[in-house]
Amino acid sequence: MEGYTIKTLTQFIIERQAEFPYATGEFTRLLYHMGIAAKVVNKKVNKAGLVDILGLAGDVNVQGEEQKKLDVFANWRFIQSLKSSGECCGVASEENQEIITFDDDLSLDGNYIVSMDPLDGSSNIDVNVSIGTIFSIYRRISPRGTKAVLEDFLQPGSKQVCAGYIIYGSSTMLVYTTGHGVYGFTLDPSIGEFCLSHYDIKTPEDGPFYSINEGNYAKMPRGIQQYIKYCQVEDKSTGRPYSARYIGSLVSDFHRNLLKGGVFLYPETAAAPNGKLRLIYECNPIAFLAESAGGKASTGSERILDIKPTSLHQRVPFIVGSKNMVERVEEKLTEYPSNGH
Ligand code: AHM
Ligand code: MG
Repeated sequence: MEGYTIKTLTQFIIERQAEFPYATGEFTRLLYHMGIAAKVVNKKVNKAGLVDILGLAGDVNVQGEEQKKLDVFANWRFIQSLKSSGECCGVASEENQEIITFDDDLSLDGNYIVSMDPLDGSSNIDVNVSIGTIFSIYRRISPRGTKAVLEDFLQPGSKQVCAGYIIYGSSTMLVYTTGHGVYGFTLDPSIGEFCLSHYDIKTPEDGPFYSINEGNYAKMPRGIQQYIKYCQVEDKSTGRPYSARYIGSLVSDFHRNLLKGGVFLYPETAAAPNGKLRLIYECNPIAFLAESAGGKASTGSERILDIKPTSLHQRVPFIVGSKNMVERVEEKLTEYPSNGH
């Protein structure tokens, strides 16, 4: 195509540096290092079927789930990359009970902390279904030059300076926002670079998909049950019945709905009174992306990004996606108050 130029992630973030008041390139370096780790993890994910990296690593993570080997690798790879960026003073990960602080002089002076789920949807690894890395970046609140502290990680999602995910799918993509638009980069394996492919993503206000684990139906709040029934009713004016689409891999389910329009729900259930997904490194980054694309994210009664976290691995009910669809779920929850399941 005449005039067509490839723009790599690195070129793009350098150009966008000006969005940051007093930008010094620190944040650019941090995101660049996330991109490097993503490429290495992508290689491993691609090779997973070929080498003995599948299967359990033996450890049990802080959620009481067995860790797969690739989870362990991805966790280590992202942590190392963030450490070597010199811009990050600490990391919180789904795979680690406590925060990790970097104590070398360069990192102590770093202005940012990162919370992440290094490989989400890991139960899908051995069946060749898309999985993802989710990340969230904040400015620290503790003084530079000192060790990062838990409070740095317990900031509400509205304070995020950047959030994104990498989806390891039929192609690998990195999608991120700094609150000024959502941008998607597809990894071109021939040059080993993430190249701008989705400029300023806007999610439709309504969509054709609802995504929920309906196996939990009997244990869901009444409002959610009513919403599912609503999705299934025929009404040509609203495009219903909606199609059910549920992969069981948050990044993949969200990515599809972001581009095509839809709503993803992981509500509280009788067995999991706060839902399953974790506020800090799953819900907040996805909520920031959703809002930056014109969508919404809610617990059903509260904006996700307004929640002040009280603990690192806190879970919250999560409803995210097209604005009108999330609002309709909220209406159903108000109309049919919970009966205590
Ligand atoms: P994980 O962090 O252990 O991989 O679990 C999170 C995943 C999400 O990707 C997905 O949305 C959800 O768990 C699916 O849960 P369920 O199998 O209960 O439907
Ligand atoms: Mg996860």
